[in-house]
Amino acid sequence: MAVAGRPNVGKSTLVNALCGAKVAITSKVPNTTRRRIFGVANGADHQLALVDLPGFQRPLDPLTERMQRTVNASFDDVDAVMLVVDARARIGAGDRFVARRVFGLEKPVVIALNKVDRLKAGHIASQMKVAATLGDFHALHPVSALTREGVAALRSDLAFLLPEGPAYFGLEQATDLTLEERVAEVIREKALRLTRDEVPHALTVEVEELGDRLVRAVLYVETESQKGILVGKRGAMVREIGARGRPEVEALVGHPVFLELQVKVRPKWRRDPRMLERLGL
Ligand SMILES: Nc1nc2c(ncn2[C@@H]2O[C@H](COP(=O)(O)OP(=O)(O)O)[C@@H](O)[C@H]2O)c(=O)[nH]1
Ligand SMILES: [Mg+2]
Repeated sequence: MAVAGRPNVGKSTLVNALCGAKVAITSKVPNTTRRRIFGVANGADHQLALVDLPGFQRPLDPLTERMQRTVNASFDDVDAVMLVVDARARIGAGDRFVARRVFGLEKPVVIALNKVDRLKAGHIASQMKVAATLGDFHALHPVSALTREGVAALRSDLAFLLPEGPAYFGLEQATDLTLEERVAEVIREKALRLTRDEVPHALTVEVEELGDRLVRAVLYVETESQKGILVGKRGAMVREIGARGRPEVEALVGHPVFLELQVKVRPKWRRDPRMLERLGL
């Protein structure tokens, strides 16, 4: 099951809500999701494997080009697609662009009209009417990934579309990411939420050591000035990232850790194929 939609409509948040676990990081920054991530939702008699994808976009550099290639390839081997649209925004050209691709696959499509929390019933109804014109859908669900409103109904509809078959993932497994990758993503999320402008896009995180007591990660950016922002005054920013990240990192590894963060400059990593390979892109 692939998850499609414009950047920022809440795809990753919805995948987390459907899986009941945080498998994908989220932020207000478009293109937060860089690689394909499987979120796994296990039901009594089914397993829903959701592929959270980077949003559709015009490739700008080797990073976004690889992201786009992943998106295209991922659509080939899915049974159905969940198309996410944002109820708080105007449903427009960007959504129609994605919808054309999605409906062109000739696989069942479930539309999730996300972010209906705190919206008036009349507004939701008119947005549902517009969303319904996107294509010949199997089902249309108003949901809120944030409050989980409508998520259970959506999940059962998605499960209904699954073919009979063996489970691909272990029943305990929530995602296909390794523990190192999940830890790196948590740290990246905290950094994204504390910075703006070009810093989020220039940032990547690698976990270099994952021990019983010590977790050591490097935050890579592309320029000295970005490094300065991430380090902050006398290290205040990187300390704050660590303070916000540590509880989640500890929850992931299952015990208390010392989280050591370093900030390094690696010029043009977004254009370096070896670096992109290492990041699983
Ligand atoms: N109010 C509201 N905000 C949401 C909801 N789902 C996601 N968001 C917010 O929308 C932004 C983008 O979410 P994200 O999942 O990263 O979007 P993606 O780019 O489609 O993966 C984040 O700031 C989320 O907190 C929702 O149901 N209601
Ligand atoms: Mg995302």
